[in-house]
Amino acid sequence: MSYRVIAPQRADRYRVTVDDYIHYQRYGYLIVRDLVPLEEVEELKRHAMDLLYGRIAIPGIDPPPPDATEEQLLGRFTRVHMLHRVDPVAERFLLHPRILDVLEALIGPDVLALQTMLFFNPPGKGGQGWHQDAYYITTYPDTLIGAWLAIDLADEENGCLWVAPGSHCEPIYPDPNPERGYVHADGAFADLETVENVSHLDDEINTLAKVARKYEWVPVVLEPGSVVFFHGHLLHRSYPNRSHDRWRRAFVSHYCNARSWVPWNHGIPYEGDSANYQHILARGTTHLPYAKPRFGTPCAALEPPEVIKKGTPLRMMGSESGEMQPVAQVPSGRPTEVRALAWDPNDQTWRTRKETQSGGQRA
Ligand SMILES: O=C(O)CCC(=O)C(=O)O
Repeated sequence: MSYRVIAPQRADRYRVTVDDYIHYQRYGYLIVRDLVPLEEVEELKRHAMDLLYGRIAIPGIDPPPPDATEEQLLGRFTRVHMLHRVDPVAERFLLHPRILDVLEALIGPDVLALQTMLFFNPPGKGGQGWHQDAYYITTYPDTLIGAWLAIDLADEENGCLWVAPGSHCEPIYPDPNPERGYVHADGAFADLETVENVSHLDDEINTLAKVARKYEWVPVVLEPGSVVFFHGHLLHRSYPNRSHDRWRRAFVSHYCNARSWVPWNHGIPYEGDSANYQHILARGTTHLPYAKPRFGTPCAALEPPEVIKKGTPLRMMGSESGEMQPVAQVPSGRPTEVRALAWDPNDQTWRTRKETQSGGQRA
């Protein structure tokens, strides 16, 4: 049986090029410029500031005191996690169709939306040391990917993301505490060292920095509306915002293939041994449980795509009957001649093509 997911057709659908795909596979990240229209990014920025100033009430976020100063308001939080579970705007950006278009090509066709983080990073704030996201968000098989949407221009001065291209080929370096779990089978590697203080800004304390030093480090400078997609194993980091007056706001979401098993719910308890049922099916289908979006953002969980589960899949070397064709090494004038054999159902034996053509006489 073949499996073909017909993605929803839209006039503004983003199509990934083969070179984009190769870049992602080779270096572990892909920058897609101008992916989200600027007016939508402006709306997200206004919404983020309304949250910070307490102009909108969001379940789980305490309102600011009525007499809070401007400084107190702006310093309320540097980032907010899992906003999409309580806020329709965050859900809309988690399931943004053009972001999903890229994910469908990179890790799909079946995509599960797991997590959101809204970063504010005003001057003097923010920054996260070297880490690999699949150290924190575990999926089996491991198919994690992040999508980092710039709300402001992000550059070296205000604390853009930095990546170590090619480091996504590294395994996930585990924590010394086995209670924290492994991404790979316990004991599968002969020489996989544990790492300490992952995400710490100081490279002398964060021992994953030693692995990062094996690679070149590249700043990911992004204009508002551009998105960098990055592999769950890619070593990456950011520095605090060193500018005097420029914020570095960003909306970051994580996804995996919807057929991965996900024992992760941002530290929030869940029932059973996997939290898949808590995460939203964004594209494609899955045999595993999934959630519907709480605020009705269109996605595969609400509008299942057309899936064709019939047809004749291509065979890799099988004969017409579906059996595998053995090959024979035949002594000849040349050093060794390799010939494909075909099954003769009358004689119940394998013959070379030449024998078949000459009526079954062995060559
Ligand atoms: O944006 C940042 O400062 C850090 C983001 C990051 O490292 C991540 O999303 O994994």
